[in-house]
Amino acid sequence: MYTQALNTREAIGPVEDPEHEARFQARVDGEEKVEPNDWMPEAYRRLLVRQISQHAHSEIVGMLPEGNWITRAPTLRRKAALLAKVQDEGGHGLYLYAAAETLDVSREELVEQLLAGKAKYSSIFNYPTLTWADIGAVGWLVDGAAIMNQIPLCRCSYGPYARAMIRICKEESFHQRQGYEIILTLSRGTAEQKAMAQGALNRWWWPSLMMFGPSDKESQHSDKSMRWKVKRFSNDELRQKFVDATVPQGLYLGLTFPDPELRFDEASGHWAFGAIDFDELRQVIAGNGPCNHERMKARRKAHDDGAWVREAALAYAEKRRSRRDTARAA
Ligand code: FAQ
Repeated sequence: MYTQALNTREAIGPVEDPEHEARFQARVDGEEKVEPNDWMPEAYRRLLVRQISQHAHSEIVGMLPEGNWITRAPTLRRKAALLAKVQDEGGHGLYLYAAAETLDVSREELVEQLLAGKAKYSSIFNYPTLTWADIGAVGWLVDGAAIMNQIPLCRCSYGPYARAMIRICKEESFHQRQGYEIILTLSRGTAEQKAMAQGALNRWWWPSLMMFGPSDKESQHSDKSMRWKVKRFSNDELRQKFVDATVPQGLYLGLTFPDPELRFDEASGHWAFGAIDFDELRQVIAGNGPCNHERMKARRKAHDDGAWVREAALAYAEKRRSRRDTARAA
């Protein structure tokens, strides 16, 4: 929807220019949205393409761990909800690729980078979903963490990204609730079901905290991103907000968190938590997580299997265009 009548980078003018940059920063500081045909620093454009495309890839790869359970959902109601959720994630990927395309990069190029193993996607989707309770944990914790990170992105300075995030966040909040409801049901079930919920929390807690990225000290892009109001909160700030919101939800369920250092700190009013294993995060991002290989293999197969659909859609569009041209000429 955004890809028609956009200026190319050449048409917009010089990419580095102190005068333009000062005016651009003033607009951003004044909370004006930046739109696709506006002048923008090249580094701002690159930062957005990097983040939006990684985000889009995450949504698409993120369909796999849950898609794995569609045929094994315990009831028809659960199956219908999970099917809708996984479909929503695919839709989120498409809105985000469309937003990235407004920045003079094509979706084909971005998908190619993912399939070639050159593009990042969220570390969290390289962990396996071992039991049905993991589907609850993904909704409660992974979508919960995603929302915490994405609500501020609805106010991001770049218009198309901010607008895509508004719709995405509405759907993610439904996803979080369906996940929490699965965990709630299991926690109130038999001893075996409660143990399954506890096992899922044990497995997904630390990887969910890693979703927020490296610590603020290690984060490479935060300074620029905050200055340009793409990010509104730092990685550590959002991680703390997530812990503060989620720990009471887990305690309400009668579950325990796999962190002996977790305690409420009266002085700060926040939940203090133990050290995150950032080496594990680095390893997963580098391609050495438990499921990286499997995820990329599944994506490549899906892309190859879908080639005929893309070809058919293009042939149909071409046929419609030529019929329309013939009718106009008559
Ligand atoms: N995994 O300097 P920073 C979802 C990379 S959607 C992998 O701090 P930044 C919905 C980072 O890209 C989940 N890589 O970077 C769903 C950078 O690498 P680069 C995705 C990570 O951008 C639910 C380097 O480390 N959400 O879950 C990770 O300022 C259920 C240095 O990091 C988004 O993408 C990581 N966890 O902050 C779907 C939200 N963390 O590019 C299905 C938008 C960091 O230099 C089922 N993105 N890296 O090679 C963001 O908010 C930011 O990009 C951060 C990272 C916060 C992720």
